[in-house]
Amino acid sequence: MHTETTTSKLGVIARYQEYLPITESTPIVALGEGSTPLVFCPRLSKRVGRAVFVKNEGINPTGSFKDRGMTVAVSKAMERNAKALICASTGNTSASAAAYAARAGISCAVVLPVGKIAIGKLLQAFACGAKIIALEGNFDDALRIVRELGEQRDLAVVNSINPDRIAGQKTAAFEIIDDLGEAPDFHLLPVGNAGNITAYWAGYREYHARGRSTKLPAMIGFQAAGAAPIFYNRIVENPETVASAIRIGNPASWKQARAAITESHGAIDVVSDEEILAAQIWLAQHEGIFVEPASAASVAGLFKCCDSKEAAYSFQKIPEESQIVCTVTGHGLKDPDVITTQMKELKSVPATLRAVQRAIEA
Ligand code: AN7
Repeated sequence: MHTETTTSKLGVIARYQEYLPITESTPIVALGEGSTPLVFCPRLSKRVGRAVFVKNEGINPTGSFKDRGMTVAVSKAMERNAKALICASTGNTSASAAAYAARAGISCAVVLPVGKIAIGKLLQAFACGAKIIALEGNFDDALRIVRELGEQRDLAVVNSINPDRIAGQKTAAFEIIDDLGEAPDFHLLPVGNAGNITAYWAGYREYHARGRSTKLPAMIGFQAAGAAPIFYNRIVENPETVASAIRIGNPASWKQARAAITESHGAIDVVSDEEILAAQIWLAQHEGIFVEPASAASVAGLFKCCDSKEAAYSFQKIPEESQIVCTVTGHGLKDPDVITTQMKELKSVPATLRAVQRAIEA
């Protein structure tokens, strides 16, 4: 029996087992997640005058960073003999939970705000056989109900309130240090439920404590302006943003995110929907990295830090030799709606050399 998922690439449990809550008796449920590209971005670096790397988490089995935590959470749920998985989600957690549940051979229910899930993510959950519950409410309502259901025996909640999720997700920070040979000076990422910023900070601290890096990055999180409870320091009752993945008004890891920002001497800031969509297109057209809108919040935030004196963390006072890592959290194909509306209607051309040539030159 093979214990690893693929013969060519280790998943995060196989790669970082000593740092994870995995024992001899944990049945490992994995799909070859992690080991995602840390891409040096020359045009992005030129635009901001600092070396910028993009950690492309869209290159995970279900196309988002959630898989790192899900492999650990589902493996531990199987060890505890859970009979079913459940999660609330803005989309990516449900896509990931559905896939790992299928892999484990266990049932999975996903509670989703109706009409607010990007089509690609919904399709992923459906294709993998999850029970989809379309909730007449937002993500915060969904998580409240799932928390209550989680009190029932045999039902494993695989949201990031489950510490196994955070443990798995911290491996992204390990990979960055393994690739760079050192921690970066700044780490920028989108913030929704705030599990990921919590996980990265835990990972950076853990590697630092083990002597794998000599410094710690400043953690800089970005929320969408219409869904920015941490930035405004109050619950947002009706969060709104085009970046549906981070349409969250009452983040579960609010306190931990605050601690990460304070301890790392980082910051939390907001980016507008316009800035998010502009950054999404810019990154695709200048670096060939196509991410979903929520993921582009980190790049939109980078531009804000470099271009605006009003930014919570203005890079204008930051040394030019600084290294910056931006995490992009999910693949662009998951959420095609906005991009589709930007595409002009395609006009067909006759199947002749001349017609095609003329169309290319037009
Ligand atoms: C692409 O799937 O909350 O701050 O239910 O899908 O750790 O919540 C997704 C969040 C960023 C925010 N980027 O991360 C869910 C969910 C993408 C995301 C976030 C999410 P957290």
